[in-house]
Amino acid sequence: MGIRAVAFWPAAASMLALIFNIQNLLDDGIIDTDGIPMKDETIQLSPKMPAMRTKDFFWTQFGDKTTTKTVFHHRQGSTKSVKVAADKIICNTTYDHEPAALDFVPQIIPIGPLLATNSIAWNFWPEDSTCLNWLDLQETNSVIYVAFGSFTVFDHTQLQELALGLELSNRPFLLVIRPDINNGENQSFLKEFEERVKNIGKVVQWAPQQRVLSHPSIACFVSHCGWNSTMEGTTKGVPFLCWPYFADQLFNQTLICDVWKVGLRLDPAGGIITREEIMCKIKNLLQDEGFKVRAMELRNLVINNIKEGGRSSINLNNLVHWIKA
Ligand SMILES: *C1O[C@H](CO)[C@@H](O)[C@H](O)[C@H]1NC(C)=O
Ligand SMILES: *[C@@H]1O[C@H](CO)[C@@H](O)[C@H](O)[C@H]1NC(C)=O
Ligand SMILES: *[C@@H]1O[C@H](CO)[C@@H](O)[C@H](O)[C@H]1NC(C)=O
Ligand SMILES: *[C@@H]1O[C@H](CO)[C@@H](O)[C@H](O)[C@H]1NC(C)=O
Repeated sequence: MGIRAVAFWPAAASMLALIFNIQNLLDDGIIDTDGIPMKDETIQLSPKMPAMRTKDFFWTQFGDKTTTKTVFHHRQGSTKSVKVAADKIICNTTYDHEPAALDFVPQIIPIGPLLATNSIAWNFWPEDSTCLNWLDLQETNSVIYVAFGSFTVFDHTQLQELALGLELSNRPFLLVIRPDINNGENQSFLKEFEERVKNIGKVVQWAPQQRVLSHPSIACFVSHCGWNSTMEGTTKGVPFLCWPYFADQLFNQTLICDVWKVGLRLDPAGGIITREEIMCKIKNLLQDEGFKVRAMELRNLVINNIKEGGRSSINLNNLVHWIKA
């Protein structure tokens, strides 16, 4: 009926660039027809884009081979539909976040960051805004904010190491623990922990993340590096400690740590991120002022994109004109 269609990509443009290049990956023998990497190697989609490890391709991150196959074929199919049906593709990113990917796949139009300015924005859990009052009482640039998004699940040992690592760090922290983060296992541990750390730490089930990240007391963000969180943290100029869990988060970590250099990785030892690792990386991150300086530089670039005359702003206006034409 001549209705125009625009597709919205809510993750990193780099991930869409990867998906759009599946045929090349197949032709070059990097993956088989089910998306399984032929070997563990690193590749670059274009000379300027960060290297990607084949075993981290996001479709391999959801479980066993059958799941990989399913996710891969689903992606392949939906990409075909998008290519056929969508007149334009817009993405919640900025040119400054991913210049190489956006130069490489110029049909992806960056219009981000799309920041929700009201609390009607949809949420997985009811927010606990008491944490904002608590943040008001903390010193500037002192609080470690820890949140893992909407899906991450931890086993009890990992949750325990996280809690004890924060306790060892002996700095104020705000920890978001969804009621289902470890399938409700061992609530008694969390209760005891909360009681023990109540002078330096606050534990909530779901926080108003953008308002938390905007708060001057926040020093760093321990994050699973989902794209929403990645964009929110970089838009507020907050340094990251990266704890990717699955999907494209492994790649987001590369952008954060190696490309923008606004964060450090938490490295697992024997499959677990230990309390000592957590304490040590928090210390390293906060001691090196370069992280905050670079985070603020990136923030300024990002914010300029949505100011009048900024790149995302122009792209959005052009899109509106095109829709109206
Ligand atoms: C980061 O991880 C999220 C998954 O939560 C994904 O949607 C996003 O595309 C990833 N970003 C990058 C740059 O890969
Ligand atoms: C649950 O937490 C308590 C308190 O830390 C601990 O003693 C106990 O071993 C934990 N139970 C399980 C099943 O991990
Ligand atoms: C990212 O934010 C959008 C808009 O608020 C939301 O619809 C989406 O579910 C979020 N993504 C994740 C993975 O939480
Ligand atoms: C877009 O990214 C912002 C962070 O910059 C996030 O808060 C928002 O939820 C995202 N919106 C959608 C619709 O994905």
